Amino acid sequence: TLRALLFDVDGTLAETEEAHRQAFDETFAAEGLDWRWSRDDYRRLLRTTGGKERIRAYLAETGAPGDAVDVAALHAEKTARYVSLLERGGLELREGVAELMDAGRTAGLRLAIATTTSRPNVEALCRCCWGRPAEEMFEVIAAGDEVAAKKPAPDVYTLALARLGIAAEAALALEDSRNGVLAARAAGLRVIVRPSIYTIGEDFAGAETVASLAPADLPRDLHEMLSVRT
Ligand code: XBP
Ligand code: MG
Repeated sequence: TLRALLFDVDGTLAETEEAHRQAFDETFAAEGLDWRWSRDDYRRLLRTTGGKERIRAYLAETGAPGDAVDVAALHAEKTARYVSLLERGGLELREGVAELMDAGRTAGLRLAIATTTSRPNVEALCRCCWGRPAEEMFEVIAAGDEVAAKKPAPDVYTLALARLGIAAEAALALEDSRNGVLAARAAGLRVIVRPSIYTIGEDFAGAETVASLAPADLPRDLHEMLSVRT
């Protein structure tokens, strides 16, 4: 039986990637780097999950040596800028997310996060979208800065399951990207995908459904659980 819903953050809870892109660009400008990431650049660069990893991938593209910049310092500044962008508001939950979480809670499902993004970004998103700390919204949070390998590796899902103390069969992942589907599947989870602005058109092979979060689009067992109990 299903016991938990595991949510990805970026692209799934909210369309966060334009705020990430802006935080990267503000950081590069403030540090005197003439790097600017267009939407097309960012779509390509997003295939590398994780901000530090993405900066390194970009360095490799430009042919600059890997130690041309202090990646950790740049990324720390990017995180601070992202958090402050969200503090100024303007980011909303994607349609259906709040309803699914409410219905899941009512049906007795446990809610957790399995994300590549850094923990401070999860906190900032919860404060921006709910005005509440993250631990009030999600029982368990597993973030990218806590694991050795980011998505598409299974680590962050495996960590979330371990913290919940449940087996993969008892959980369902909600994702927006191919990397997310691969991570969840590698950890043994079923996955529902709702594509986001940057992931539309990706190959979601392995996902159980590719749809909205509308009740009729949910897998039958989840739909039944939610409609019986609510
Ligand atoms: C999202 C990401 C993240 C964010 C930035 O992937 O790849 O890197 O863009 O986060 P997913 P950090 O939604 O599949 O988890 O800069 O904190 O790494
Ligand atoms: Mg995502």
